[in-house]
Amino acid sequence: MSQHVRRSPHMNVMVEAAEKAGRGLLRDFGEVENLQVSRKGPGDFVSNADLKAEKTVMAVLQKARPKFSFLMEESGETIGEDTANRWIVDPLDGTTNFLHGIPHWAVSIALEKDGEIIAGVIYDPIKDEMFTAEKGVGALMNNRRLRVSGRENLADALLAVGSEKDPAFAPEIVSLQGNCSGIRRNGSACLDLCYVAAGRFDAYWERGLNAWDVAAGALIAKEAGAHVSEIGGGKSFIHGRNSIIAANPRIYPPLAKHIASAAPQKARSAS
Ligand code: 2AM
Ligand code: CA
Repeated sequence: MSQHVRRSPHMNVMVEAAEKAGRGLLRDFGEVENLQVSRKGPGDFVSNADLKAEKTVMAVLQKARPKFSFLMEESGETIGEDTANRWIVDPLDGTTNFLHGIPHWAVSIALEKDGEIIAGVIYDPIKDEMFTAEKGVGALMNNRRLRVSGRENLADALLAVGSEKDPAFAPEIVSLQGNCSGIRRNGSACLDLCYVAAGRFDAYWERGLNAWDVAAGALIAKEAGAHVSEIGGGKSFIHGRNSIIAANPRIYPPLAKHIASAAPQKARSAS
């Protein structure tokens, strides 16, 4: 079901930047496979691809909105004349996948206005899936409206989890074993959030991420009807390396209970 939804001028600029950077990354991704066999591996090549993508995004956004500020994964903060409007950019989310030739990574761009995320774009060039959302207007994938899943029971839910390096990871997995339909670890936080928005995953959670990992995805998930919060319910899930949980509203309560009871005390206070 394709629907005509009017995009704001900001959104057009964000989509253009994500597409242009995505096309460059796609070309570079083709080279990564060849580099796997070299002793040094594709590490430096991928770092360079990441930097190039960030420059591409910045150039497109800056040309269209010369005064806006930036917060970007590679180059950090750039204070513009306009400090109320800020682009939050992850040029390549899922870097480890990219490095290993796994086709699951994306470009993520959010627009923050007066401290609030008002628009988000996430582009997966491999699958040609463009996820977008504007605050209060809803979320789309390639112009199709997105809606979270309607699953009601945790037992039927497909869950996406974050880093296995987190001390809470193992106890949470153990607690959920046999109590859900399956658990995935796909390696791109922004796409995990988009997949919750699209009803592919019923829930996702992770700790210790940065604003550029989640800013666009959290809005896309929210606008598709997901309940999004910090683990424990707080609202500060964008800035300050906090935790994030996004779930369909029916799966959120039983999942939050599992996570709270599974996390060891130390891991909970450290998160
Ligand atoms: P990245 O690919 O841009 O680094 C994987 O669990 C997710 O966590 C990815 O979205 C990844 O983003 C993010 N992440 C943030 N910090 C990370 C780190 N130090 N190591 C690996 N992944 C990290
Ligand atoms: Ca990232």
